[in-house]
Parts: sequence; C-alpha cells; structure tokens
Amino acid sequence: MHALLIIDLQNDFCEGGALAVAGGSEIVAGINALAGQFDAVVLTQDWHPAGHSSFASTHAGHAPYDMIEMPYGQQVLWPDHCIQGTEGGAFHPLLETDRADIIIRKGYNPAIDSYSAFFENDHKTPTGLEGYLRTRGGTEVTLVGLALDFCVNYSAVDAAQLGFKVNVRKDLCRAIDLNGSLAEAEKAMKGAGVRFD
Ligand code: VGL
Ligand code: ZN
Repeated sequence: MHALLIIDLQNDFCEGGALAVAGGSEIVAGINALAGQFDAVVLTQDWHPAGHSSFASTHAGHAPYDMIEMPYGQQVLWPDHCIQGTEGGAFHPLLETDRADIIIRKGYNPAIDSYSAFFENDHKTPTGLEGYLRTRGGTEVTLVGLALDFCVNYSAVDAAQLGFKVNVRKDLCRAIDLNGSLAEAEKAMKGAGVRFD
C-alpha cells in the first residue's frame, strides 16, 4: 500500500502566514491533482498550544530563529504559529481535505516540538502514524508539503529508517532555508535512502 503524506499545508506556512514559506500556496493545486493516485492520503497538521516551547515568545530575551538547547537537543525558536483552533493552524483553503483518510496532529505537547509525522523531536515519542500505516498494509510513502527542510525532511528520514520505501516530490514542496538547512536536509534524506522522483 502506497500512501501520500501531505505535510503541514496550513495557512501559517503559506503567504501571509506567521511562518510563511516562500511559494507555499503554489503547490496546492499540484497536490490536489496527485492525491487520487494513492491508496491512502494522510494529512499532517502542526498543532501547537499557545505558549509552546518552540515559540521565541515563550523564552524571555529570545527572538525568532535563535537556537536554544532543549533536553532533547538543539531547537530553533519560531514565531508563534499553528496555534490550535486558529485560522493560521487551519489547512490552506484550496487544499482538498475531504479525500484524506486521516489527519495526524503533532506538536501538541507543550514541552517538545514535533517536526516529524512519526516521532516528536525526542525521536522516541510516536505520533501513531507508523502503526496506522502498517496496520493498513503500508509499505511505501510519497511526501509533499511544507517545509521541505524541516517537517518534510524529518518525516522522510524517519519513514526511511522505519523501513518504508520513501519518495519526496521536491517540486511539490517548498523550503524555509535557514542557515543552510535546505542543503543539510537534502543530504540527510539522501543518506537515509530517500528518493526524489
Ligand atoms: C515546521 C517549523 C516549525 C514545518 C513546523 O512544518 O516544517 N517548521 N513547525
Ligand atoms: Zn511548528
């Protein structure tokens, strides 16, 4: 079974959003057109409580894009984004969400960020997506969405390490590209055996 994972196609990551990724909304039509070709469609939704530990505003004296040390490793501090129940956290209005089989929310634990669709940033706490895919007979995943160098990258690497066959459609992703993060992400994905077709 081959699943399409549509990563974080939410208003805050698109033009005009709190953590806008350049060209984010350009990929929506292509993703809608692709979705019919898969056995399953999974949407992920970045879903933070107000005051989340990944927000710069939560840490006195810090600005967005600073790095801090968290118990689970280095963490970029982001502008407040994708707060539960807000318009910024909602899916892009043109994304065809009705065809999704499941929506995986992540980042709801106030103390840990969660880039990957499979594990929180401690690389241990599962979201449940692995079990969902396996119990449906999933063996292969294709990833599209935002952002290529953060949530798509972490999700793709985890999927490959879990033993799924992984393909990232880079033409249907857009990147933040913070201090070389895009080049680093491409290297990490290649190293994990992710294909770019
Ligand atoms: C993401 C930064 C913070 C992403 C989510 O979806 O790539 N990036 N939260
Ligand atoms: Zn986030």
